[in-house]
Amino acid sequence: MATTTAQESDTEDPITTGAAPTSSRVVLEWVEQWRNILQPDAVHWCDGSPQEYDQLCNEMVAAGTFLRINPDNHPNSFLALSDPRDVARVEEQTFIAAATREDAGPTNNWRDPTELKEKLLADFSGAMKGRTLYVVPFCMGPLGSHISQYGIQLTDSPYVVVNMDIMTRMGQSALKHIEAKGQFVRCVHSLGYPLAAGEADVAWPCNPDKRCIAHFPETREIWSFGSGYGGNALLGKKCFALRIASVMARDDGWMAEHMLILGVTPPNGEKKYIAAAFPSQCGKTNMAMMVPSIPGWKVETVGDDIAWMRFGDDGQLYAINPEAGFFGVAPGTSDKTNPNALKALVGNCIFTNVAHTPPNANGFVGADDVWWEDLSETPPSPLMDWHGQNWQPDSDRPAAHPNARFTVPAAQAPCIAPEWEDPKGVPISAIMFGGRRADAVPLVTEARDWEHGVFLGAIMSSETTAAAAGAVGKIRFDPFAMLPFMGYNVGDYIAHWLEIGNSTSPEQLPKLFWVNWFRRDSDNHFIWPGFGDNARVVKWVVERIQGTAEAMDTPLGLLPAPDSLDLSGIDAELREQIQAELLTCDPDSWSEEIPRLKQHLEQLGNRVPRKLFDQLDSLKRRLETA
Ligand code: GTP
Ligand code: SPV
Ligand code: MN
Repeated sequence: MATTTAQESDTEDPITTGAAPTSSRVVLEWVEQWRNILQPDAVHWCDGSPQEYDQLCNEMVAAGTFLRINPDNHPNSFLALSDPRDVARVEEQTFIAAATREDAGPTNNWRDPTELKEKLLADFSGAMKGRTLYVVPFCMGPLGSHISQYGIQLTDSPYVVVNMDIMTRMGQSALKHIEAKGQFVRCVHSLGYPLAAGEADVAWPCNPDKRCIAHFPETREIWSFGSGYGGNALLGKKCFALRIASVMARDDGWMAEHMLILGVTPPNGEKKYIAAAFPSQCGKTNMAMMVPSIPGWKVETVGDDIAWMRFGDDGQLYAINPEAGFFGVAPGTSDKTNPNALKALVGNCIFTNVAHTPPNANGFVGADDVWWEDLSETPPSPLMDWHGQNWQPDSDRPAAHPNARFTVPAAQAPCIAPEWEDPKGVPISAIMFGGRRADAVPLVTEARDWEHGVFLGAIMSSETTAAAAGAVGKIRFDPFAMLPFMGYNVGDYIAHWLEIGNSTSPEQLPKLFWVNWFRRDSDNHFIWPGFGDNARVVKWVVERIQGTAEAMDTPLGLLPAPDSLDLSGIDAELREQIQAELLTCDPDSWSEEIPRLKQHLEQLGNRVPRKLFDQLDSLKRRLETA
């Protein structure tokens, strides 16, 4: 990763066809095959050097894709404003092209792989005319870790290259590992916006009408067309590290999950590691970086989005973060909510679709600084919104897009755990499942055992967010926070979770918990203070692992016994409300939920293990006798 501040200069050579830095026949033949299809003007093999990063950024500044941010505030940092039609993941245009529809399952968009490839090959044909084809070798996970996996992404987007540089271990060292293994996930990406001779480019090329994010799980391939944004285009992330990796994990006895990983050190010094699965924009980055509100407790970040977990020889489940950077939601990030994220943004950042203050009077060219909702109470003035248009506080639209993001190297976060790149991973003691639910779901519930926890993960639901195109605030079932990210049949996925539970002794399995930070009162305000106060829940979880906190049995599971959740320092009235509303199970309203839960499990198809229906029956019985 580049850490230097390069100044714009036109004396550097433009990047053109570099000689291939590999003698690996499989790699060379694959790249050559695609070069013939894509027909780029040039091929550039990415080495991952700081010089390469700086040069690409400078070229994007010259092309108008990037604006350099005031280096006094954010050295070596840039702002990109996307095409307004290309702002988030597109679940409707995301496909799992497994051999059969049944293998993809009822929650995925399925296409016949042969037909989809045929259609996409037509789209890819000549798609890079007038552009450079970048060959991006990358590693997901610490280089050389037995849990890590390798890929090569072909792309015509320099924006994607520099983001992949931050988000993965990218370049020559990854290529060396790929050569040694002879194996890699093949990722092909094009913006779908070829340039005719002499045609001027646009700042954010894309092809929204032909967008298609295709996964071929059997052959471990990803073909992505038409989008340059986030999970649609940074193929190491959701496409590889979740959809393809979940299939690899099923086949090979491990887990690829949509989870943060944090390390927590209690006052007694016995560090534990917790993973937590929350859907997109439901608090993973914030939780991973939290500053505990309770004295004596320390939280450190191992990962903020994805966890790969494998059993060690000792029978414990170990997790790595396959990523090397954070692609975090900007709006809402503030000194109050997530000071560690702001500190991580010292420099070397890419900001996408945030607002910016226009050039200042003393001649600095480019945007001076970035802004998003809640960064400060009063927005700076004047301010340009994410469309690049003048914005006023009384405007009827947000200044930053709700899915505006920062990309930043993980190592820059002051809260990063020293062991975050340990190739053997960190041992996981607890896993949380959580969604955005305004009602019903308590603040924290401990599962009775693994099977019950798998049931709770399977019946999770959450309000939709701006991370994906479509309606926001609509409740949907989102099993394990993986609804848009499972690379195979959801029934088989749940069966895999049950199998994991049989792979070691019960005492060595992580304890499973269900959490919800998002309950609202009758005025629609969040009841639970959240953020650093979520450490109170972490404390209870750690004390449950250590066997020192009391729980009370309810039909839903084990809730904190009165006074066992540390609410010290919270004012008395709120404490009472928390105790009465967030730490109780209402059997009547949950009994009403049972038919919906049953219908949900049925809709997941006939591969859902019977045990899940048994769990539902047990819940029903417990509710009836409560
Ligand atoms: P992705 O990167 O899309 O996967 O999202 P994420 O799960 O990392 O969510 P993130 O931490 O970025 O939070 C998303 C939004 O939820 C932000 O606007 C946060 O401010 C808000 N949020 C996070 N944690 C809490 C919390 O504990 N309480 C409340 N009320 N809001 C929260
Ligand atoms: C998410 O949507 O869960 C994200 C953003 O983390 S993206 O990388 O676009 O998938
Ligand atoms: Mn996040």
